[in-house]
Amino acid sequence: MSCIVPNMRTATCGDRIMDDSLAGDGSGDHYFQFTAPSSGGSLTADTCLSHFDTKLAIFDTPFCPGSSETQLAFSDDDNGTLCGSYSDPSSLNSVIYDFPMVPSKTYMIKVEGFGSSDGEYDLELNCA
Ligand SMILES: [Ca+2]
Repeated sequence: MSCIVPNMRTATCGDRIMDDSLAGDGSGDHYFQFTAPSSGGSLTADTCLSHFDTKLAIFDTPFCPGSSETQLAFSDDDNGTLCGSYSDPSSLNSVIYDFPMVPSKTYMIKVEGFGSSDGEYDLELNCA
């Protein structure tokens, strides 16, 4: 299966990605193709330092937005649980904590704004 994923880049463990101009649900989403390390482990993805209300999701691959989506993990508002005082705006940013990775498997990570929210996001991908 092949399809076009808009605004897609690749990302890996340890990356911090800052970008902007995200529109809300269904448009302007940014996608990151992420391949797990050969040793597997777990991934914590967060947008704690973003300056607007974000949402974050991890999908299985193959992935086609709108037609073939299998969501494996999702976060909308962390509510200060893991972002703590780093969250800006407080409580509205997103954390997927300790997502278990299949070794060498490719996932798709999506960052978007809640509703019509947009702005500058700050995505961090930390593996353990
Ligand atoms: Ca949110």
